[in-house]
Amino acid sequence: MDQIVDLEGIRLAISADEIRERRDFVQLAGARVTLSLPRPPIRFFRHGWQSWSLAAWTELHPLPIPKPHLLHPMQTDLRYAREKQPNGSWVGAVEFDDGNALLLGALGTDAHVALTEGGAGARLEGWFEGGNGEWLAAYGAKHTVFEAYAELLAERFGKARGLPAPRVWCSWYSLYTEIDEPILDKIFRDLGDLPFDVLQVDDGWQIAVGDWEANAKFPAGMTALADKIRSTGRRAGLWLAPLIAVKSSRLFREHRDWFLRDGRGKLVSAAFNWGEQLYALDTTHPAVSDWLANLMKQVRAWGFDYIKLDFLYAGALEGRRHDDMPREAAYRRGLQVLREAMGTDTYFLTCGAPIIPSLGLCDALRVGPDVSNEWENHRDARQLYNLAMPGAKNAIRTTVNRLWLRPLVQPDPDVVYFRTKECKLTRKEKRLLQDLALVCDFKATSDLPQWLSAKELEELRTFLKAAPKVRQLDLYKYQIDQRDLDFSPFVTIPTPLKGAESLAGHFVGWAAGQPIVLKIFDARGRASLKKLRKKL
Ligand code: 9PG
Repeated sequence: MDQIVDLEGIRLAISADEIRERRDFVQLAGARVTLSLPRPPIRFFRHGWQSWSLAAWTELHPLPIPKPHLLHPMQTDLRYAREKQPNGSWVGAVEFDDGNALLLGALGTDAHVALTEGGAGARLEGWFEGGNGEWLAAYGAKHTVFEAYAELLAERFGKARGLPAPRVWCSWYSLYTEIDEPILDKIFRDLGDLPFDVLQVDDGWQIAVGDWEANAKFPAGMTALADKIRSTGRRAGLWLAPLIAVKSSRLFREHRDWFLRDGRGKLVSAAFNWGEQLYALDTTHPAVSDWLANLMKQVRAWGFDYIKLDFLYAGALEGRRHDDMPREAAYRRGLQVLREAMGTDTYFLTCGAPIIPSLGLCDALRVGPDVSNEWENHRDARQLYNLAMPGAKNAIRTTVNRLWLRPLVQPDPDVVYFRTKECKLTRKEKRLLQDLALVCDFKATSDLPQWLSAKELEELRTFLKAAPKVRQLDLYKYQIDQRDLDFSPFVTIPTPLKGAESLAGHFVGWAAGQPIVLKIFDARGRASLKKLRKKL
Protein backbone atom coordinates (compact mmCIF):
# COMPACT_ATOMS: atom_id res chain seq x y z
CA MET A 1 0.00 0.00 0.00
CA ASP A 2 1.01 3.60 -0.57
CA GLN A 3 0.12 6.28 1.93
CA ILE A 4 0.97 9.85 2.79
CA VAL A 5 1.85 10.15 6.46
CA ASP A 6 2.42 13.24 8.60
CA LEU A 7 5.37 12.46 10.82
CA GLU A 8 6.47 15.06 13.37
CA GLY A 9 5.76 17.86 10.92
CA ILE A 10 6.98 16.36 7.64
CA ARG A 11 4.93 14.69 4.92
CA LEU A 12 6.20 11.30 3.85
CA ALA A 13 4.99 9.14 0.99
CA ILE A 14 5.38 5.60 2.31
CA SER A 15 5.14 2.36 0.44
CA ALA A 16 4.88 -0.83 2.54
CA ASP A 17 2.59 -3.83 3.10
CA GLU A 18 1.38 -2.39 6.38
CA ILE A 19 1.64 1.10 7.83
CA ARG A 20 0.81 1.81 11.47
CA GLU A 21 1.09 5.33 12.84
CA ARG A 22 2.29 5.48 16.45
CA ARG A 23 2.69 8.54 18.64
CA ASP A 24 6.20 9.64 17.56
CA PHE A 25 6.98 7.23 14.78
CA VAL A 26 5.58 4.94 12.12
CA GLN A 27 5.82 1.18 12.16
CA LEU A 28 5.93 -0.61 8.83
CA ALA A 29 5.82 -4.18 7.62
CA GLY A 30 7.03 -5.61 4.34
CA ALA A 31 9.83 -7.39 2.55
CA ARG A 32 10.55 -4.05 0.87
CA VAL A 33 9.56 -0.58 2.08
CA THR A 34 10.17 2.89 0.65
CA LEU A 35 10.06 6.36 2.16
CA SER A 36 9.91 9.15 -0.44
CA LEU A 37 11.77 12.10 1.02
CA PRO A 38 9.97 15.46 1.26
CA ARG A 39 13.14 17.35 0.30
CA PRO A 40 16.68 16.53 -0.74
CA PRO A 41 18.90 15.20 2.05
CA ILE A 42 22.44 16.43 2.69
CA ARG A 43 24.02 13.47 4.47
CA PHE A 44 23.53 9.77 5.02
CA PHE A 45 24.22 7.61 8.06
CA ARG A 46 26.01 4.46 6.92
CA HIS A 47 25.83 1.68 9.40
CA GLY A 48 28.49 -0.95 8.78
CA TRP A 49 27.65 -4.61 9.05
CA GLN A 50 29.92 -5.88 11.81
CA SER A 51 32.07 -4.54 14.65
CA TRP A 52 34.94 -3.40 12.43
CA SER A 53 32.86 -1.99 9.52
CA LEU A 54 32.59 1.78 9.15
CA ALA A 55 29.68 3.58 10.83
CA ALA A 56 29.54 7.31 10.08
CA TRP A 57 27.51 10.20 8.77
CA THR A 58 28.87 10.83 5.26
CA GLU A 59 28.28 13.04 2.23
CA LEU A 60 26.05 11.59 -0.48
CA HIS A 61 28.65 11.11 -3.22
CA PRO A 62 30.01 7.57 -3.64
CA LEU A 63 32.99 6.70 -1.45
CA PRO A 64 35.98 4.80 -2.83
CA ILE A 65 35.60 1.04 -2.42
CA PRO A 66 37.91 -0.02 0.41
CA LYS A 67 40.86 -2.14 -0.63
CA PRO A 68 42.01 -4.85 -0.73
CA HIS A 69 38.95 -6.74 -1.97
CA LEU A 70 40.40 -9.93 -0.54
CA LEU A 71 39.56 -8.59 2.95
CA HIS A 72 35.96 -7.57 2.16
CA PRO A 73 34.43 -10.67 3.78
CA MET A 74 35.94 -9.67 7.13
CA GLN A 75 35.57 -5.91 6.98
CA THR A 76 32.21 -5.16 5.42
CA ASP A 77 29.14 -7.00 4.17
CA LEU A 78 30.55 -8.65 1.05
CA ARG A 79 27.16 -8.62 -0.63
CA TYR A 80 27.09 -4.81 -0.71
CA ALA A 81 30.82 -4.10 -0.70
CA ARG A 82 30.85 -2.62 -4.21
CA GLU A 83 27.54 -0.77 -3.99
CA LYS A 84 27.91 2.86 -5.14
CA GLN A 85 24.82 4.45 -3.58
CA PRO A 86 24.87 5.29 0.15
CA ASN A 87 23.74 2.16 1.98
CA GLY A 88 24.02 0.38 5.29
CA SER A 89 23.13 -2.68 7.31
CA TRP A 90 19.66 -2.83 8.98
CA VAL A 91 19.45 0.91 9.46
CA GLY A 92 19.99 4.04 7.41
CA ALA A 93 19.19 7.68 8.03
CA VAL A 94 19.31 10.92 6.11
CA GLU A 95 19.99 14.37 7.46
CA PHE A 96 18.18 17.43 6.07
CA ASP A 97 19.53 20.96 5.88
CA ASP A 98 17.87 21.86 9.20
CA GLY A 99 19.88 19.16 11.01
CA ASN A 100 16.91 16.84 11.55
CA ALA A 101 17.07 13.23 10.48
CA LEU A 102 14.77 10.60 9.05
CA LEU A 103 15.64 7.07 10.05
CA LEU A 104 14.56 3.78 8.54
CA GLY A 105 15.52 0.81 10.69
CA ALA A 106 14.82 -2.91 10.42
CA LEU A 107 13.44 -4.76 13.43
CA GLY A 108 14.89 -8.07 12.37
CA THR A 109 17.99 -9.72 10.93
CA ASP A 110 18.96 -9.94 7.25
CA ALA A 111 17.97 -6.41 6.26
CA HIS A 112 19.62 -3.56 4.38
CA VAL A 113 18.83 0.11 3.72
CA ALA A 114 19.89 2.37 0.84
CA LEU A 115 19.37 5.89 -0.41
CA THR A 116 18.03 5.65 -3.96
CA GLU A 117 16.77 8.03 -6.64
CA GLY A 118 13.15 7.51 -7.62
CA GLY A 119 11.05 9.32 -10.24
CA ALA A 120 9.95 11.91 -7.70
CA GLY A 121 13.30 12.37 -5.98
CA ALA A 122 15.34 10.68 -3.29
CA ARG A 123 14.00 7.76 -1.27
CA LEU A 124 15.07 5.63 1.64
CA GLU A 125 14.57 2.04 0.70
CA GLY A 126 14.79 -0.98 2.97
CA TRP A 127 14.55 -4.69 2.24
CA PHE A 128 14.79 -8.03 3.97
CA GLU A 129 16.82 -10.71 2.23
CA GLY A 130 14.71 -13.50 3.62
CA GLY A 131 11.14 -12.21 3.11
CA ASN A 132 8.84 -10.24 5.36
CA GLY A 133 9.81 -8.11 8.30
CA GLU A 134 9.05 -5.03 10.36
CA TRP A 135 10.48 -1.53 10.23
CA LEU A 136 10.61 1.70 12.10
CA ALA A 137 10.48 5.12 10.45
CA ALA A 138 11.29 8.02 12.76
CA TYR A 139 11.93 11.72 12.21
CA GLY A 140 13.53 14.28 14.52
CA ALA A 141 16.83 15.21 16.15
CA LYS A 142 19.59 12.80 15.19
CA HIS A 143 20.09 11.23 18.57
CA THR A 144 16.38 10.93 19.31
CA VAL A 145 15.58 8.90 16.18
CA PHE A 146 18.28 6.41 17.20
CA GLU A 147 16.84 6.32 20.72
CA ALA A 148 13.49 5.30 19.26
CA TYR A 149 15.17 2.63 17.12
CA ALA A 150 17.09 1.21 20.10
CA GLU A 151 13.86 0.99 22.10
CA LEU A 152 12.07 -1.08 19.47
CA LEU A 153 15.14 -3.28 18.95
CA ALA A 154 15.13 -4.01 22.68
CA GLU A 155 11.54 -5.28 22.39
CA ARG A 156 12.50 -7.63 19.56
CA PHE A 157 15.93 -8.88 20.60
CA GLY A 158 16.01 -8.27 24.33
CA LYS A 159 18.60 -6.23 26.15
CA ALA A 160 21.89 -7.46 27.50
CA ARG A 161 21.73 -8.35 31.18
CA GLY A 162 23.29 -5.03 32.10
CA LEU A 163 26.15 -6.57 34.06
CA PRO A 164 28.79 -3.98 34.87
CA ALA A 165 31.73 -4.50 32.51
CA PRO A 166 34.74 -6.02 34.22
CA ARG A 167 38.06 -4.17 33.94
CA VAL A 168 40.21 -6.18 31.59
CA TRP A 169 43.89 -6.64 30.94
CA CYS A 170 44.05 -8.16 27.45
CA SER A 171 47.21 -9.61 25.90
CA TRP A 172 46.61 -8.54 22.28
CA TYR A 173 47.76 -4.93 21.89
CA SER A 174 51.26 -5.42 23.22
CA LEU A 175 52.62 -8.81 22.21
CA TYR A 176 49.99 -9.82 19.67
CA THR A 177 50.43 -13.50 18.80
CA GLU A 178 53.85 -13.67 20.48
CA ILE A 179 52.58 -14.64 23.93
CA ASP A 180 53.91 -17.60 25.90
CA GLU A 181 53.76 -19.05 29.42
CA PRO A 182 56.81 -17.32 30.97
CA ILE A 183 55.94 -13.83 29.70
CA LEU A 184 52.30 -14.07 30.79
CA ASP A 185 53.47 -15.33 34.19
CA LYS A 186 55.68 -12.32 34.52
CA ILE A 187 52.96 -9.89 33.42
CA PHE A 188 50.40 -11.39 35.79
CA ARG A 189 52.89 -10.98 38.64
CA ASP A 190 53.88 -7.44 37.60
CA LEU A 191 50.24 -6.32 37.45
CA GLY A 192 50.37 -6.55 41.23
CA ASP A 193 47.30 -5.07 42.86
CA LEU A 194 46.15 -3.00 39.90
CA PRO A 195 42.35 -3.16 39.98
CA PHE A 196 41.71 -5.48 37.02
CA ASP A 197 38.81 -7.93 37.27
CA VAL A 198 39.80 -10.10 34.31
CA LEU A 199 43.10 -11.13 32.75
CA GLN A 200 42.27 -12.12 29.19
CA VAL A 201 44.53 -14.23 27.03
CA ASP A 202 44.08 -13.27 23.40
CA ASP A 203 45.15 -14.83 20.09
CA GLY A 204 48.39 -16.84 20.23
CA TRP A 205 47.68 -19.67 22.73
CA GLN A 206 46.09 -22.09 20.26
CA ILE A 207 47.66 -24.65 17.94
CA ALA A 208 45.90 -23.02 14.98
CA VAL A 209 42.76 -21.03 14.31
CA GLY A 210 40.35 -23.97 14.23
CA ASP A 211 42.46 -26.19 16.50
CA TRP A 212 41.61 -24.86 19.93
CA GLU A 213 44.18 -26.54 22.12
CA ALA A 214 47.24 -25.14 23.88
CA ASN A 215 50.24 -24.86 21.56
CA ALA A 216 53.88 -25.59 22.39
CA LYS A 217 54.33 -22.15 23.99
CA PHE A 218 51.87 -23.24 26.70
CA PRO A 219 53.27 -26.61 27.79
CA ALA A 220 51.46 -26.59 31.15
CA GLY A 221 48.13 -26.45 29.33
CA MET A 222 45.02 -24.32 29.53
CA THR A 223 43.79 -25.39 32.97
CA ALA A 224 47.14 -24.34 34.44
CA LEU A 225 46.89 -21.00 32.63
CA ALA A 226 43.41 -20.31 33.99
CA ASP A 227 44.51 -21.44 37.48
CA LYS A 228 47.44 -19.07 37.35
CA ILE A 229 45.11 -16.16 36.60
CA ARG A 230 42.57 -17.18 39.21
CA SER A 231 45.32 -17.44 41.82
CA THR A 232 45.75 -13.65 41.43
CA GLY A 233 42.14 -13.24 42.54
CA ARG A 234 40.81 -12.42 39.08
CA ARG A 235 38.62 -14.05 36.48
CA ALA A 236 40.30 -15.78 33.58
CA GLY A 237 39.44 -14.60 30.07
CA LEU A 238 40.08 -16.31 26.74
CA TRP A 239 39.88 -15.35 23.07
CA LEU A 240 38.67 -17.75 20.40
CA ALA A 241 37.39 -17.43 16.83
CA PRO A 242 35.12 -20.48 16.75
CA LEU A 243 33.33 -19.85 13.46
CA ILE A 244 36.43 -19.76 11.24
CA ALA A 245 39.40 -21.99 10.51
CA VAL A 246 42.63 -21.43 8.62
CA LYS A 247 43.32 -23.60 5.62
CA SER A 248 46.24 -25.35 7.34
CA SER A 249 44.19 -26.33 10.41
CA ARG A 250 43.44 -29.91 11.27
CA LEU A 251 39.78 -28.97 11.66
CA PHE A 252 39.62 -27.88 8.03
CA ARG A 253 41.52 -30.92 6.79
CA GLU A 254 39.40 -33.38 8.73
CA HIS A 255 35.98 -31.80 8.37
CA ARG A 256 35.79 -30.14 4.98
CA ASP A 257 32.10 -30.92 4.83
CA TRP A 258 31.45 -28.62 7.82
CA PHE A 259 32.49 -25.53 5.90
CA LEU A 260 30.30 -23.09 4.03
CA ARG A 261 30.12 -23.42 0.22
CA ASP A 262 28.43 -21.33 -2.44
CA GLY A 263 25.68 -22.44 -4.84
CA ARG A 264 28.24 -24.08 -7.13
CA GLY A 265 29.84 -26.06 -4.34
CA LYS A 266 32.93 -23.87 -4.02
CA LEU A 267 34.23 -23.09 -0.52
CA VAL A 268 33.26 -19.57 0.58
CA SER A 269 36.20 -17.33 1.52
CA ALA A 270 36.01 -15.81 4.99
CA ALA A 271 38.94 -13.54 3.97
CA PHE A 272 42.64 -13.81 4.69
CA ASN A 273 44.51 -13.35 7.98
CA TRP A 274 47.54 -14.79 9.80
CA GLY A 275 49.06 -15.18 6.32
CA GLU A 276 46.40 -17.69 5.40
CA GLN A 277 43.09 -18.30 3.70
CA LEU A 278 40.12 -18.41 6.11
CA TYR A 279 37.02 -20.57 5.78
CA ALA A 280 33.67 -20.34 7.59
CA LEU A 281 31.83 -23.07 9.49
CA ASP A 282 28.20 -23.74 8.60
CA THR A 283 26.49 -23.09 11.94
CA THR A 284 23.34 -24.92 10.79
CA HIS A 285 25.21 -28.21 10.35
CA PRO A 286 24.25 -30.45 13.33
CA ALA A 287 27.83 -31.73 13.75
CA VAL A 288 29.15 -28.15 13.79
CA SER A 289 26.56 -27.19 16.36
CA ASP A 290 27.70 -30.06 18.63
CA TRP A 291 31.34 -29.18 18.10
CA LEU A 292 30.71 -25.52 19.01
CA ALA A 293 28.84 -26.45 22.17
CA ASN A 294 31.59 -28.87 23.23
CA LEU A 295 34.25 -26.26 22.58
CA MET A 296 32.52 -23.78 24.89
CA LYS A 297 32.10 -26.43 27.58
CA GLN A 298 35.80 -27.25 27.25
CA VAL A 299 36.77 -23.60 27.72
CA ARG A 300 34.60 -23.41 30.84
CA ALA A 301 36.07 -26.68 32.14
CA TRP A 302 39.56 -25.19 31.75
CA GLY A 303 38.44 -22.44 34.11
CA PHE A 304 37.78 -19.44 31.86
CA ASP A 305 34.55 -17.53 32.44
CA TYR A 306 35.16 -14.35 30.42
CA ILE A 307 34.96 -15.36 26.78
CA LYS A 308 35.78 -13.15 23.80
CA LEU A 309 34.52 -14.73 20.59
CA ASP A 310 35.96 -13.13 17.50
CA PHE A 311 35.61 -13.21 13.69
CA LEU A 312 31.96 -14.05 14.23
CA TYR A 313 30.91 -12.48 10.90
CA ALA A 314 31.91 -15.78 9.31
CA GLY A 315 28.68 -17.31 10.58
CA ALA A 316 26.65 -14.85 8.49
CA LEU A 317 28.42 -15.00 5.12
CA GLU A 318 26.39 -15.85 2.05
CA GLY A 319 26.35 -19.50 1.06
CA ARG A 320 24.36 -22.71 0.79
CA ARG A 321 23.72 -24.06 4.26
CA HIS A 322 22.78 -27.45 5.67
CA ASP A 323 19.50 -25.86 6.78
CA ASP A 324 18.25 -23.35 4.26
CA MET A 325 17.69 -20.10 6.12
CA PRO A 326 18.69 -16.41 5.88
CA ARG A 327 22.39 -16.01 6.66
CA GLU A 328 22.07 -13.76 9.69
CA ALA A 329 19.35 -15.91 11.18
CA ALA A 330 21.78 -18.83 10.76
CA TYR A 331 24.47 -16.82 12.56
CA ARG A 332 22.09 -16.02 15.40
CA ARG A 333 21.23 -19.67 15.78
CA GLY A 334 24.94 -20.47 16.07
CA LEU A 335 25.39 -17.70 18.60
CA GLN A 336 22.54 -19.11 20.66
CA VAL A 337 24.27 -22.49 20.76
CA LEU A 338 27.52 -20.87 21.90
CA ARG A 339 25.82 -18.75 24.55
CA GLU A 340 23.86 -21.65 25.95
CA ALA A 341 26.88 -23.92 26.12
CA MET A 342 29.10 -21.37 27.89
CA GLY A 343 26.44 -20.82 30.56
CA THR A 344 24.95 -17.67 32.02
CA ASP A 345 27.73 -17.25 34.59
CA THR A 346 30.15 -16.43 31.78
CA TYR A 347 30.77 -12.83 30.71
CA PHE A 348 30.43 -13.00 26.92
CA LEU A 349 32.04 -10.46 24.58
CA THR A 350 31.40 -10.70 20.84
CA CYS A 351 33.81 -9.20 18.30
CA GLY A 352 33.96 -8.98 14.52
CA ALA A 353 30.25 -9.61 14.96
CA PRO A 354 27.26 -8.59 12.82
CA ILE A 355 25.70 -5.96 15.07
CA ILE A 356 21.93 -6.40 15.17
CA PRO A 357 21.92 -10.23 15.00
CA SER A 358 24.15 -10.33 18.11
CA LEU A 359 21.80 -8.33 20.34
CA GLY A 360 20.34 -10.04 23.36
CA LEU A 361 22.77 -12.96 23.21
CA CYS A 362 25.99 -11.38 24.49
CA ASP A 363 26.97 -9.14 27.39
CA ALA A 364 29.31 -6.87 25.46
CA LEU A 365 29.85 -6.15 21.79
CA ARG A 366 32.86 -4.60 20.08
CA VAL A 367 31.43 -1.63 18.23
CA GLY A 368 34.42 -0.45 16.24
CA PRO A 369 37.62 -1.49 14.50
CA ASP A 370 40.71 -2.40 16.52
CA VAL A 371 42.72 0.40 18.03
CA SER A 372 46.46 0.35 17.45
CA ASN A 373 49.45 2.24 18.76
CA GLU A 374 49.11 4.81 15.96
CA TRP A 375 46.45 7.41 15.21
CA GLU A 376 45.94 6.99 11.48
CA ASN A 377 47.93 5.12 8.89
CA HIS A 378 48.38 6.88 5.55
CA ARG A 379 48.42 3.68 3.53
CA ASP A 380 45.27 2.28 5.15
CA ALA A 381 43.26 5.51 5.38
CA ARG A 382 44.20 7.21 2.11
CA GLN A 383 45.67 4.69 -0.33
CA LEU A 384 43.41 1.78 0.59
CA TYR A 385 40.56 3.97 1.86
CA ASN A 386 40.08 1.21 4.40
CA LEU A 387 38.53 2.61 7.59
CA ALA A 388 38.05 -0.83 9.13
CA MET A 389 41.77 -1.34 9.65
CA PRO A 390 43.29 -1.17 13.14
CA GLY A 391 44.04 2.41 14.24
CA ALA A 392 42.94 4.77 17.02
CA LYS A 393 41.06 7.18 14.75
CA ASN A 394 39.20 4.39 12.96
CA ALA A 395 38.20 2.89 16.30
CA ILE A 396 36.96 6.19 17.74
CA ARG A 397 35.03 7.23 14.61
CA THR A 398 32.93 4.10 14.36
CA THR A 399 32.52 3.54 18.11
CA VAL A 400 31.18 7.07 18.64
CA ASN A 401 28.67 6.47 15.84
CA ARG A 402 27.45 3.31 17.57
CA LEU A 403 26.89 4.69 21.05
CA TRP A 404 23.12 4.68 20.44
CA LEU A 405 23.41 0.95 21.10
CA ARG A 406 24.22 1.65 24.77
CA PRO A 407 20.73 0.86 26.11
CA LEU A 408 20.88 -2.53 24.34
CA VAL A 409 24.34 -3.91 24.97
CA GLN A 410 27.59 -3.01 26.72
CA PRO A 411 29.69 -1.36 23.99
CA ASP A 412 33.38 -2.34 23.87
CA PRO A 413 35.48 0.51 22.41
CA ASP A 414 38.62 -1.67 22.56
CA VAL A 415 41.66 -1.03 24.74
CA VAL A 416 43.29 2.22 25.85
CA TYR A 417 46.96 3.10 26.12
CA PHE A 418 48.91 4.75 28.92
CA ARG A 419 52.38 3.75 27.77
CA THR A 420 54.88 5.87 25.89
CA LYS A 421 57.02 2.84 25.05
CA GLU A 422 56.00 1.01 21.87
CA CYS A 423 53.34 3.62 21.21
CA LYS A 424 53.13 6.44 18.68
CA LEU A 425 49.96 8.01 20.08
CA THR A 426 50.26 11.51 21.52
CA ARG A 427 49.12 12.29 25.05
CA LYS A 428 45.98 13.88 23.63
CA GLU A 429 45.17 10.87 21.47
CA LYS A 430 45.67 8.49 24.39
CA ARG A 431 43.44 10.70 26.53
CA LEU A 432 40.73 10.59 23.89
CA LEU A 433 40.70 6.79 23.90
CA GLN A 434 40.57 6.82 27.70
CA ASP A 435 37.65 9.26 27.67
CA LEU A 436 35.76 7.13 25.18
CA ALA A 437 36.29 4.15 27.47
CA LEU A 438 34.79 6.18 30.33
CA VAL A 439 31.80 7.12 28.18
CA CYS A 440 31.31 3.45 27.28
CA ASP A 441 32.09 2.34 30.83
CA PHE A 442 34.30 -0.42 29.45
CA LYS A 443 37.91 -0.29 30.62
CA ALA A 444 40.66 -2.38 29.13
CA THR A 445 44.33 -2.11 28.31
CA SER A 446 47.16 -4.26 27.01
CA ASP A 447 49.98 -2.12 28.38
CA LEU A 448 52.78 -4.19 29.89
CA PRO A 449 53.46 -3.00 33.45
CA GLN A 450 57.18 -2.98 32.64
CA TRP A 451 56.54 -0.53 29.80
CA LEU A 452 54.88 1.98 32.11
CA SER A 453 56.64 4.72 34.04
CA ALA A 454 55.68 5.22 37.67
CA LYS A 455 53.51 8.14 36.60
CA GLU A 456 51.81 6.15 33.84
CA LEU A 457 51.12 3.31 36.27
CA GLU A 458 49.38 5.75 38.60
CA GLU A 459 47.38 7.17 35.69
CA LEU A 460 46.27 3.64 34.83
CA ARG A 461 45.30 2.95 38.44
CA THR A 462 43.28 6.17 38.64
CA PHE A 463 41.54 5.35 35.36
CA LEU A 464 40.60 1.85 36.52
CA LYS A 465 39.16 3.22 39.75
CA ALA A 466 37.28 6.12 38.18
CA ALA A 467 33.47 6.10 38.22
CA PRO A 468 32.60 9.47 36.69
CA LYS A 469 29.13 10.70 35.89
CA VAL A 470 28.71 10.71 32.12
CA ARG A 471 26.03 12.76 30.40
CA GLN A 472 25.31 12.99 26.68
CA LEU A 473 24.77 16.61 25.65
CA ASP A 474 24.48 16.23 21.90
CA LEU A 475 25.16 13.71 19.13
CA TYR A 476 28.94 13.74 19.70
CA LYS A 477 29.14 15.78 22.90
CA TYR A 478 29.48 14.38 26.39
CA GLN A 479 30.18 15.59 29.86
CA ILE A 480 32.44 13.50 32.09
CA ASP A 481 31.87 14.83 35.60
CA GLN A 482 32.46 18.56 35.02
CA ARG A 483 34.56 18.13 31.88
CA ASP A 484 33.17 18.71 28.35
CA LEU A 485 34.14 16.30 25.67
CA ASP A 486 33.46 16.66 21.94
CA PHE A 487 34.17 13.82 19.52
CA SER A 488 33.03 15.74 16.40
CA PRO A 489 36.57 16.47 15.13
CA PHE A 490 37.32 12.73 15.09
CA VAL A 491 34.33 11.32 13.23
CA THR A 492 35.34 12.84 9.89
CA ILE A 493 36.33 10.58 7.03
CA PRO A 494 39.43 11.09 4.85
CA THR A 495 39.14 12.82 1.48
CA PRO A 496 39.90 10.42 -1.37
CA LEU A 497 43.26 10.85 -3.16
CA LYS A 498 43.40 12.45 -6.60
CA GLY A 499 45.59 12.20 -9.70
CA ALA A 500 49.00 10.58 -9.41
CA GLU A 501 48.49 9.93 -5.71
CA SER A 502 45.33 8.03 -6.44
CA LEU A 503 47.17 5.99 -9.06
CA ALA A 504 49.76 5.05 -6.47
CA GLY A 505 46.84 4.11 -4.21
CA HIS A 506 45.52 1.75 -6.86
CA PHE A 507 48.85 0.02 -7.08
CA VAL A 508 49.08 -0.34 -3.28
CA GLY A 509 45.51 -1.65 -3.27
CA TRP A 510 46.36 -4.25 -5.86
CA ALA A 511 49.52 -5.30 -4.01
CA ALA A 512 47.72 -5.52 -0.67
CA GLY A 513 45.29 -7.98 -2.26
CA GLN A 514 47.97 -10.47 -3.27
CA PRO A 515 48.07 -13.38 -0.81
CA ILE A 516 51.84 -13.58 -1.20
CA VAL A 517 52.22 -9.93 -0.17
CA LEU A 518 49.98 -10.45 2.87
CA LYS A 519 51.97 -13.57 3.76
CA ILE A 520 55.21 -11.60 3.66
CA PHE A 521 53.72 -8.81 5.79
CA ASP A 522 52.49 -11.36 8.31
CA ALA A 523 55.91 -13.03 8.49
CA ARG A 524 57.67 -9.68 8.89
CA GLY A 525 55.26 -8.61 11.63
CA ARG A 526 55.85 -11.83 13.51
CA ALA A 527 59.63 -11.53 13.20
CA SER A 528 59.63 -8.03 14.67
CA LEU A 529 57.35 -9.12 17.52
CA LYS A 530 59.68 -12.04 18.26
CA LYS A 531 62.48 -9.51 18.59
CA LEU A 532 60.36 -7.40 20.91
CA ARG A 533 59.55 -10.48 22.99
CA LYS A 534 63.25 -11.35 23.33
CA LYS A 535 63.99 -7.95 24.86
CA LEU A 536 61.48 -8.46 27.68
C1 9PG B 1 43.36 -11.31 17.32
C2 9PG B 1 42.66 -9.99 17.10
C3 9PG B 1 42.23 -9.32 18.42
C4 9PG B 1 41.39 -8.09 18.13
C5 9PG B 1 40.23 -8.45 17.22
C6 9PG B 1 40.74 -9.08 15.93
O1 9PG B 1 40.15 -6.07 9.52
N1 9PG B 1 41.19 -6.60 9.92
O2 9PG B 1 42.17 -6.69 9.14
C7 9PG B 1 41.28 -7.06 11.26
C8 9PG B 1 42.27 -7.94 11.65
C9 9PG B 1 42.35 -8.35 12.97
C10 9PG B 1 41.45 -7.88 13.89
C11 9PG B 1 40.48 -7.01 13.48
C12 9PG B 1 40.38 -6.60 12.16
O3 9PG B 1 41.57 -8.19 15.22
O4 9PG B 1 39.43 -7.36 16.93
O5 9PG B 1 40.91 -7.54 19.33
O6 9PG B 1 41.51 -10.22 19.22
O7 9PG B 1 41.53 -10.23 16.27
O8 9PG B 1 43.76 -11.87 16.12
